[in-house]
Amino acid sequence: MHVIILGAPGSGKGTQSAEIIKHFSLKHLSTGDMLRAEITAGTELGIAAKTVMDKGELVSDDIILGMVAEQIKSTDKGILFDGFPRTIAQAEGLDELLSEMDSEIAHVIELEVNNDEIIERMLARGREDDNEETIRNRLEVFENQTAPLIEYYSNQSKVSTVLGSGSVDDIFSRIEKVLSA
Ligand code: B4P
Repeated sequence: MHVIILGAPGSGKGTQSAEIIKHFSLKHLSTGDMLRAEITAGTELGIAAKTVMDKGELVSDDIILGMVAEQIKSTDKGILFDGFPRTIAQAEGLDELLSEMDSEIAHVIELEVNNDEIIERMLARGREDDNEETIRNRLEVFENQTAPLIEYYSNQSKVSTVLGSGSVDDIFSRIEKVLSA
C-alpha cells in the first residue's frame, strides 16, 4: 500500500508521518528531509536546492523525480510519500514510476489547516526557511502548484480530507481510520 500525505507547508505532514510509520508498515519518504540531508552534506545538489528552498520556491521536478525514483526502486515496502508530489508533473511522474512496477497509490490524505495557524506554527518551528516572507511565498506556491493535485487525485477517487488542527494524537486517529478502512 502506497500513501501520499498532502497539505500546505507547515500543515504537519512530517509530524503525522512520524506517527503513521509507528503504526503501519510503510517506508517514510520525505523529499524535504532528503533535500535537507543533501544541504547538510554540502553536495552540489544540496547547494543548488538551498538557494531555491530559502526563497520558498520548489526544487525542479527533474531533480526530485530522480531522487524519488532511486528510493522507490530500492524497496519492496509500501511507501509513505511526505511532501511529494508537489506539482502535477511530479504526480504524473510518480504514477508512471509506480505503473512500471504494477503498483499504484492507495490513499491520498489531505491535511487541512487554516493559513493563520500555519504561519503561527512555522514561525514557532523556526527552521531556516521559516521567516514570514518565505512562508507567505510557500503558501502562494502551494495554492498555485500543489493544490491542483487535490483535483488530480480526486479524479482517481483517492482523496480523504482530514482536519489537521487539534492535538497530534487526535489528528493521527482521524488518519488511522482512513488507512484502516
Ligand atoms: P517540507 O520539508 O515538505 O516541509 P513543510 O511542508 O514546511 O512542513 P510539514 O507539513 O512537514 O510540517 P511539520 O510537520 O514540520 O518542505 C520544505 C521545502 O523543501 C519546500 O518549501 C520546498 O522548497 C522543498 N521541497 C520539498 N519537497 C519538494 C518537492 N517534492 N518538490 C519541490 N520542492 C520540494 O509541522 C510544522 C510545524 O507545526 C512544526 O513545528 C510542528 O511541530 C508543528 N505542528 C505539527 N502538528 C501540530 C499540531 N497538531 N498542533 C500544533 N503544532 C503542530
